Amino acid sequence: MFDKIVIANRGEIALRILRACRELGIKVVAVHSEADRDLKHVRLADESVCIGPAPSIDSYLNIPAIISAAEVTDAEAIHPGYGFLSENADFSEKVKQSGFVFIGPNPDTIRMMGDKISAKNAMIAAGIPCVPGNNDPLSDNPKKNVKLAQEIGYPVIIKAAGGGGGRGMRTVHTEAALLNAINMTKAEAATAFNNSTVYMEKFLENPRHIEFQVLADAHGNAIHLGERDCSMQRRHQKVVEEAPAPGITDEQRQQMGERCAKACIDIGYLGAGTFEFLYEKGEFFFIEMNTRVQVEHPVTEMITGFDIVKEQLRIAAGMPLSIKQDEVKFTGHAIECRLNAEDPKTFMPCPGTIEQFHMPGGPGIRCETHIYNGYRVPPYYDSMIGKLIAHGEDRTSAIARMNTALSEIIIDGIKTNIPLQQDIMNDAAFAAGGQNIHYLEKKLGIV
Ligand code: MV4
Repeated sequence: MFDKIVIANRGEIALRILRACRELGIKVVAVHSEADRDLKHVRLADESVCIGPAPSIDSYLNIPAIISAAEVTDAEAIHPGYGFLSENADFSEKVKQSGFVFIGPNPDTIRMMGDKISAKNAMIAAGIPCVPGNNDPLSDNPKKNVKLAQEIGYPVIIKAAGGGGGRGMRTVHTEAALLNAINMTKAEAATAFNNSTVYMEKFLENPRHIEFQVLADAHGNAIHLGERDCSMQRRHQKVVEEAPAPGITDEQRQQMGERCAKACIDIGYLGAGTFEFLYEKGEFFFIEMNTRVQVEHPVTEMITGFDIVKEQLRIAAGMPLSIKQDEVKFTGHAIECRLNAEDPKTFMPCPGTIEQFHMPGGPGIRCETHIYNGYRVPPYYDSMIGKLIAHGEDRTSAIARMNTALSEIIIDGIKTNIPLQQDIMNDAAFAAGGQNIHYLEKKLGIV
């Protein structure tokens, strides 16, 4: 196992990684921006290094500064968390070239999954069902593109190969709108991703977002930890996640999970990963693979009793997976509410000082947050300040426990989305389960 690692992130996930390191006896180097000296994990770390000014571009995205911090502290590995440099293939490559272990997949894997066309083709080769589409860069031939859309059938969606997570895509409902939509998406993609390559897919109108968690080691073993339903989202920001996904049968879970685990072996995957699917009319369609630990990993941890972050560290250190597939058992239901420092009505970020914080508790409640009394939420980063996770024997019990926890939690001094989360937890359609990706925006009157 490593003796010392650098946590190249901030906030709740940096604290989560620090806790996993403590359990494994790994020393922690916290790297932080000038605005983040008072982060909880910085105070708890064995060593800390300031890597630059508040803006992410100067600190948490500053590759040479982070690698220098690993050098001066004599650390062995770097955990990137989520966001920031976590899916940056050049970063993982430079970490490796500098003699450190990147806690995540190989640069080639990150690069392959970063290009959504090559990711899709790898999945097709591995037997994973994908959304019908051309699966190749679109040509500049208008006639060919019109014919292709006819074959796929309207509505279609044009997506940037360098996009993902909802960036760089356009829905097309009629042939009249097709060619302009392709040109617009290409132009935007060239600016946003420095890559004008786009591809075409059948547009699924009312899917759910269901993703499978996988883990693969360096010894040819891969397992899945079941799925999560992340359909409760607003503007591509997940708001509530849960596991298992309502209505997914044990047979579906086993079949798709095993396909994902097998795909990991086929592509030589290493570490924790997530296969994202659209789920419509009983069928799964792969869209993207995330090569990092995800915000919502705790719901999987709660129903499996398995520590995903500790396993990331073990895998990166060259150790074999600590469990076999038949030892993975799913118990009960878990729901996660993201807690954001934002206006619950306008969704505007609301940074400021936490005047008072009371953590909720009780059976099945887990609160992942770095905030404390007197902590100042800086304005420079994502507005998520924590996550509340409720586990129960079934979905109804998990919702009841979440409601109790939401009524107990006190965060004074800043606005938060707790009222919105309470509204969702008391929503009849949410209680029924299995709503699609448009449900929350419709409820909020956005669509
Ligand atoms: C789609 C789709 C419908 N059909 N692809 C958005 C994020 C990115 N990961 C892919 N996205 C979508 N791709 C086809 N062929 C609808 C979405 C989509 C979506 C997907 C998951 C979660 C929320 C979403 C919100 C709007 C659109």
